[in-house]
Amino acid sequence: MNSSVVISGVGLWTPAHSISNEELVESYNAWAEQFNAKNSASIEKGEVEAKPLSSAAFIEKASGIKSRYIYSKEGALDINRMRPVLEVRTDEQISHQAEMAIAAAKKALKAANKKASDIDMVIVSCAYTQRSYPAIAIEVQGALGIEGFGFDMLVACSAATFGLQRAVDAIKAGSSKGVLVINPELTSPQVNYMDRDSHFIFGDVATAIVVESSETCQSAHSFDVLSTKCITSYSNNIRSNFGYTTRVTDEDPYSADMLFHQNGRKVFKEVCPMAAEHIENHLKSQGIQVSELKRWWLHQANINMNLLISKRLLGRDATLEEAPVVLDEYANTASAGSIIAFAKYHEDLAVGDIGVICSFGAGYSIGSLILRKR
Ligand code: CO8
Repeated sequence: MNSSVVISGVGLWTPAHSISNEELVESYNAWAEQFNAKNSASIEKGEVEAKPLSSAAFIEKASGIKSRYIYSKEGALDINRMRPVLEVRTDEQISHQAEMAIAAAKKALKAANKKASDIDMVIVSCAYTQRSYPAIAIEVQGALGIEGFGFDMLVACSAATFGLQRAVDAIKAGSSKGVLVINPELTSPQVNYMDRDSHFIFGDVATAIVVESSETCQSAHSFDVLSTKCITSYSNNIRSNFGYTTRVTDEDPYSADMLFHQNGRKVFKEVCPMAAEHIENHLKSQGIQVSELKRWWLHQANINMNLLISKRLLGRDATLEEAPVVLDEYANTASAGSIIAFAKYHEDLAVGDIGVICSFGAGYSIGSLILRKR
């Protein structure tokens, strides 16, 4: 029998703290009113723009987001701070991001019925890493007692799917026997909680997936990876400019330009057709009809984006069973969104059912995997 590459386990770690739209808006509005009062003279002269107020109803209607999880809630809603507080850890302590990654990885290993000795490659793939080196992946590898190697990769919202493609190719090539792809999405340090247009978008979470050969798979719920496809196309519409050169360019590390910012309207308009075409072409290349898809584990940025993409391909709205939504509870968790959807909604599928994981976001970057339940 020919072997295949399989996803044999998925893990989801959710932070203990969450922030509702109402809490977030109350804090932002209090900060905006304080700013406007402090700057009333300059605002009147037209030298400074008044900060507009935010609205929980707008957020839910425009995005589908009702709340988001946050790794550290302390400070995030304090109008004299407007960013979370993370305790400083020494070099001897586990880093924040590795801690999140390890929690998700342990769950994925358990679901796949695997031990550390079954894994020989660790990819930490996400939108940001908290330092350049040593790689978070190597810290995780060491903490879990995995022999082999690990590395970090950054592909914004498509980090998980791009990392999974690396893993699938490594198993196919025979260069690895088992790969952990982990997405510790600690987005909150780069969210601009003083920007009405984006303060509501992101949440923190960690996901992990085990990829291995069908020959070694011992999992109750596993999926053949039928195909993977990744594309990128350069765009300035989503940017985060903070980087290691900020120190020497003497720019303000707290300025809005350093943090996440986007032209959300343009992103919506440009990325939806790209993602729909990407999924259509990917399925076509494998001789699979859109109507054959039992599940769409889509990137979770905006409910209206997902409805548009699935409607374009299906000719009708996808049901919640077909395209599950997690962003109401988790918000946009960068690359982890489609993997959270997969983690929560895969056990009910029947043998032979086909589904697609698809991510889309900054870069632009789009990645997809076509899966078949075993
Ligand atoms: N409350 C009240 N009103 C608001 C608010 C608010 N919070 N925000 C905006 N408005 C106002 C606007 O000012 C505007 O007013 P006017 O009409 O007077 O100009 C009106 O509401 C409509 O605003 P928009 O046109 O901006 O609203 P949209 O309907 O387009 O919705 C969205 C905004 C939700 C942002 C939408 O455009 C969207 O979801 N776009 C796609 C976004 C997306 O997918 N981005 C991907 C980002 S993720 C990624 O790839 C990066 C990974 C890194 C992650 C880590 C981050 C820290």
